[in-house]
Amino acid sequence: TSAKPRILISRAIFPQVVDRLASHFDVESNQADELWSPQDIARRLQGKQGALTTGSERVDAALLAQCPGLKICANMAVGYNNFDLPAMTAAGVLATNAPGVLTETTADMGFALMMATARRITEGEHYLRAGQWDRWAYDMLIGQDVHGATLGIIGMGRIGQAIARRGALGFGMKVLYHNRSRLPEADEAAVGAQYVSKQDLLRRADHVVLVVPYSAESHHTIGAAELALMKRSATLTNIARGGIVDDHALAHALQTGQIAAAGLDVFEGEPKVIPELLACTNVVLTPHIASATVPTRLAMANLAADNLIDFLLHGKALTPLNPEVLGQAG
Ligand code: 8YV
Repeated sequence: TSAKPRILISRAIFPQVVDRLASHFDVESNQADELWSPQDIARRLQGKQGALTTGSERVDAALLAQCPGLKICANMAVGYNNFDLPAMTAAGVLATNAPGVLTETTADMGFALMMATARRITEGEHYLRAGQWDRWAYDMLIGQDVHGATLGIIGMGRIGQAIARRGALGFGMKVLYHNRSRLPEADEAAVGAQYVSKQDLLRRADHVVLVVPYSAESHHTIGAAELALMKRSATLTNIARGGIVDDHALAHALQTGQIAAAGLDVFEGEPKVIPELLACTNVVLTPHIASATVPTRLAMANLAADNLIDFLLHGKALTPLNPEVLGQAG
């Protein structure tokens, strides 16, 4: 009996955002956070015009063919490698992501992982908890400096630039970066970063941080050949996506001392992590939580909700990924 557009929320999210959406839409939500298969999602999308997705739901031609009424998928994530954008555009389905609102929070986590890795913080905690700390030693849990070191950032988008600012302004680091395209000189100067080739960056950096979006092109940006270029004292931090790093090659480099240590928030095939990485002591592992603070996750959910409201009720969108679809709307 309702004339409201119908939407699906595929995972549990903040109840207040579900309530907000429910004031505009006829909502089916997964607040029990059940494990829905792609088939479950396709079935539940029948008769829905919109979906709020969280970044791991694959939206491709096969799914879209089953959901002819679908008009928008709003990702509660800045990354959107779960979307097949050309297929969505061909089907006339708008895709939106959640950029901007998680930039500083994610950059904080990049720095936290880099520092925990360089200063062996989790190793130290395990050592202490295991009762192994009996006395001082000059080389006990000895690590690498962050301040004044050379930081190498691969991927110089919003988050990469926020990490560069922290490094240059807060820690007196020399900042090198590599990116598909070079930043305008004024932007390089604003974040205190110098553009170099990927090889140059890997050879010179003391701490390498990865912040590139995942695509076929960025798959295994860091593999055995790249790890071989790095200093033996260097650290590697990945807060981007699993698949940017070849995890098997990384585990090998960590085991053989080819690099000193790694900080990883994302993994190939997560939530599974390969045993070779779990067996390494010189790695700090976190379960894809770089955006996980209360204000940021709330802002991400609200931005996804705003995109659904803007598009389904007003035919526009805040952060469209395939804006060409907007012209076709209505
Ligand atoms: C999300 C992320 O939490 O925004 C992204 O791209 O990786 C994280 O902020 C993740 O996608 C799960 O939703």
